[in-house]
Amino acid sequence: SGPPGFVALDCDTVLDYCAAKPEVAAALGGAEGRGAWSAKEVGDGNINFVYIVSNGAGGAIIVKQGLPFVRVVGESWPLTQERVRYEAEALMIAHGYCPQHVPEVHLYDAPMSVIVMRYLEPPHIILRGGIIAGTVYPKLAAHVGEYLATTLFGSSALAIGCEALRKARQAFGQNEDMCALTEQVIFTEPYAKADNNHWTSPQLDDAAAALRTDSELKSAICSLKRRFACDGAALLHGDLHTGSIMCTESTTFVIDHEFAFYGPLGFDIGAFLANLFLAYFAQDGYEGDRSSQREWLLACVKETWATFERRFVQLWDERGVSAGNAGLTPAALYDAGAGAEGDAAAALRAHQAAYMREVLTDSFGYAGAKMTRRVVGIAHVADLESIKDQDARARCERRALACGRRFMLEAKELSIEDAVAMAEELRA
Ligand code: ADP
Ligand code: SR1
Ligand code: MG
Ligand code: MG
Ligand code: MG
Repeated sequence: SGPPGFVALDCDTVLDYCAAKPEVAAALGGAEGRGAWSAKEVGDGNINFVYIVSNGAGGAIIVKQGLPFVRVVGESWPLTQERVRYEAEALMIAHGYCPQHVPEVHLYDAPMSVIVMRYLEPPHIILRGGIIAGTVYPKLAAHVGEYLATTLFGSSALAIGCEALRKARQAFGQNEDMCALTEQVIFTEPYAKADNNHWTSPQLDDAAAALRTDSELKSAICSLKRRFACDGAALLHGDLHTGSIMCTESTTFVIDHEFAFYGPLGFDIGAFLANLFLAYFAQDGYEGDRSSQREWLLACVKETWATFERRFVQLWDERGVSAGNAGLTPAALYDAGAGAEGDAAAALRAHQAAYMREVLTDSFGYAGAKMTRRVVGIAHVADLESIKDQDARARCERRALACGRRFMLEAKELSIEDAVAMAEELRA
């Protein structure tokens, strides 16, 4: 099945495919070299198929294809291939805002549900794998903070105004099926009986059951879900976990934008922070002394937020106070030179502080939701799953659940330092 013109590729046919597409063949040095090309399928995500096509002379590209179902589940869970269009568009938009942290797209082929993009060559690896192996990435927080600030600010009404935001949202579309998937597996199933749910059993049976009767938490997750569904403030990545980032010690790239949609800023920030905290709690299940990596993970939480906040406000100061009524912070209110009355600069500072507080609160809420779903929902994380001793794994997971719950319930009161201290206390 699939749309007209769709054929699922394999390691042989992907070579013919690349040779037949001039822009792809060019990226591989020309179709005349086809005899030396080879392909390898490397998809280790939950949803799609990913081929590295090498030209035998040191060059390579990535061919990512979406089939009409969820890879890890199989044909019993159909999934729209429209997701590939959303991914291609979001990748290109994000590359425009932040070229140093998003790979370039060479081709989007709608009938084939294919994206061809830059190959992030070794030593780039998936961040989650690097963290599990014990690597520390000194530039990660600065890079992810920059990615978050530039993509979230750039696509928001602060940068482009309310009219342009409405048009951009309409042009991009809703990514309905992927949002519905998130609404199911993040915001609903972990707090209900669902066949997809699973956890380390019997160790966590009580904790999983407690989620289904926790009325405070149900209220918190439904509020988070409401904002996810109703707040279209900026174009988000939509699935920004540590498996969606490839890095070396000096470079960082964000990939896999297929869940992109216009939503609340904190959803992306929270996803990244959640995965740092999950990695932190997993550390006690590993052998050897991981204390310096634990410290780095928490420092990374703080530095990511600090970088994001500083850069976002800097962009706002440079570009956010705009002429006309469509500006989200119009000059008529915030620019004394344009006629704003009172202390316009102080008024802007106060509004920026309130705005950032709201984003931080959302980030904690979504971080908590994402930590919870990774312990009891359909899709877990290798950080925890790779802990073979079930009792040790359950101890780590129980702490992650406790931390996630407190993030969701106490989000409004927490500073970033409080959140880090909370994680440290729960581990002690
Ligand atoms: P999914 O949507 O199924 O999660 P991903 O986009 O996350 O797929 O890709 C799956 C895997 O393919 C990644 O974990 C990574 O190993 C590899 N991969 C994807 N894109 C690239 C790229 N641009 N360069 C190198 N490897 C990549
Ligand atoms: C079927 S759920 C698959 C999960 O993997 C993706 O990366 C998203 O996180 C999604 O929730
Ligand atoms: Mg992925
Ligand atoms: Mg994906
Ligand atoms: Mg599991």
